[in-house]
Amino acid sequence: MASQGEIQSSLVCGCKGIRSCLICEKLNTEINFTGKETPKLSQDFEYNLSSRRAVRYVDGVEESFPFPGVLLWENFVTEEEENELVTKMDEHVWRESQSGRRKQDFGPKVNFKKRRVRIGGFCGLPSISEKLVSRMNEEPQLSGFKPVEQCNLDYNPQRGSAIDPHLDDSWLWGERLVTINLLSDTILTMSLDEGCGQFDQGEVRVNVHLCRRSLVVLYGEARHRWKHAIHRKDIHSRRVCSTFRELSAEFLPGGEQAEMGTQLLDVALTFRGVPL
Ligand SMILES: O=C(O)CCC(=O)C(=O)O
Repeated sequence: MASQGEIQSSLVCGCKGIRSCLICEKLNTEINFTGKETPKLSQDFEYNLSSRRAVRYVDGVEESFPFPGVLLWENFVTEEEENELVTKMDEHVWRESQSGRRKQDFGPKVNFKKRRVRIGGFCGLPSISEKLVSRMNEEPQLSGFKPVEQCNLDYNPQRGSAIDPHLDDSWLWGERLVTINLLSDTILTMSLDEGCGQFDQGEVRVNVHLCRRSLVVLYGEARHRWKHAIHRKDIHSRRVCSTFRELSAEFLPGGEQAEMGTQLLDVALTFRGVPL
């Protein structure tokens, strides 16, 4: 029998404004989307896991610069766990989102523009995440990591799924963004429009290769200065990811909204959630 996830490969999309996916691009043929995939002139580097540097070769000569703020944990989940995680996700409804993605959100109701947050219908992270969060805490870089939001995203090449370069909010969300990458390998593209250091002639991109079942943490400069994106060209088969976000200092003890922070944590860490 087909799962919810399979049944829902519908012809509707959740795109708004400048966002588009293959579904609305096919329906709105009068709108010219061709500029969308035209690559911008950029200087492209690969992230090297062992040296933690961004590296490229020009005429056989290596050029590189330090690229701090990325932690990769390969095989964070086993094949069995991956299967269990995706099966559980597909038992619930996936909501259409922008740029051909579908999503499931476990988190508070937030208005980022007005800087307002409330519990709303949030009843916790899903139960299956409890063991994952405690595994994350074994890594020194993730010690004390207590997420108050989990967002599952579903990418599919048939929908032209992608996420444009962006920085995550830092009013509500804290220092570490943690993502588990499931079902297929992809590339997380980090970019700086204005370039950096000696590479200051236009955009610089650093490709971080994400293996299936790996976990990636963005922190420091990679979290706050470099934008991140998943480009359409880097989705080759279904990809599902779960991103976990912790609270910023404003919502932690001593912060102006510490009381709200405590309430959010109390709900999140019951691990009794269903998607909103
Ligand atoms: O798909 C990913 O790995 C990135 C997701 C992301 O950037 C976001 O949810 O803000």
